[in-house]
Amino acid sequence: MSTYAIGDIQGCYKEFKKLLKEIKFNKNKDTLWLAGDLVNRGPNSLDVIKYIMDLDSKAISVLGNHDFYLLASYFKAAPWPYQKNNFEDILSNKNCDEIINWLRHRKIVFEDSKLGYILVHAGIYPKWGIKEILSMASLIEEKLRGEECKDFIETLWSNNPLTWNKNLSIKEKMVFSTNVFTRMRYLRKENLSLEFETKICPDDNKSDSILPWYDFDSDIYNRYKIITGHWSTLGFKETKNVISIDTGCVWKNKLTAIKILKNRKVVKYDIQC
Ligand SMILES: [Mn+2]
Repeated sequence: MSTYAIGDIQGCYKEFKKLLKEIKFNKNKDTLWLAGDLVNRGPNSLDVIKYIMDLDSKAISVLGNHDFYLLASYFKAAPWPYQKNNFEDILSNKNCDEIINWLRHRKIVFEDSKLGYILVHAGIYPKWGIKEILSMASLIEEKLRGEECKDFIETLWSNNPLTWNKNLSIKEKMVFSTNVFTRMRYLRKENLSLEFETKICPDDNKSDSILPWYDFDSDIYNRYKIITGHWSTLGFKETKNVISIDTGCVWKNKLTAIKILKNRKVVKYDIQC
């Protein structure tokens, strides 16, 4: 009975299956955590999502920005540029409605308080406490499952607001939070605002005005170890409080899994893509 986490698969079904074989994943006993971006760019989004749907409660998947592109495409949500994607295999499948319905019931943030982990696609804002995180996540999850799903997704095509404050409207708070959970990489030092332009690895970053989100002081980063995907140029990185596991499978780099042990220790596995 082991728990594994896998980063951004992005439709790379062949590589996903190869990695499951490598870790000897037993779907009757083991649990799989998926850090989001199951679909898009790679060739077999449908096969990836069907396999994970079949795992049922043995898989816990949080939504990534590419999963949102799929929802936006399904609903033809404006002004998302949904035409440029690569998941036609899902949209043209006879079970598309069922797949989208399943996707709309995935989490944005998964907390395992017993093991002391948070699973989220991009990251957690340094100023938030666990109550704020879980209440924002459940508001977003509720919107995705409800009748206003399309309207809600249309509001998400926005970089604003860039900074958090308690006086934002609930709509603004949901846009900001979704951007934190699914798109964030860097924050500006001066006011902790989101900076979306820079995507390079922090080792190559020359700007003094920004830092990776996980480098800011935060109570929440001390309380939990946070597992994320999303940042392929960062690659595998483990600190005391963060494990980044998107190792660029879709860019022909690696697909990575970690086995979650007690005391916040992990074992890393990867395959060449
Ligand atoms: Mn992503």
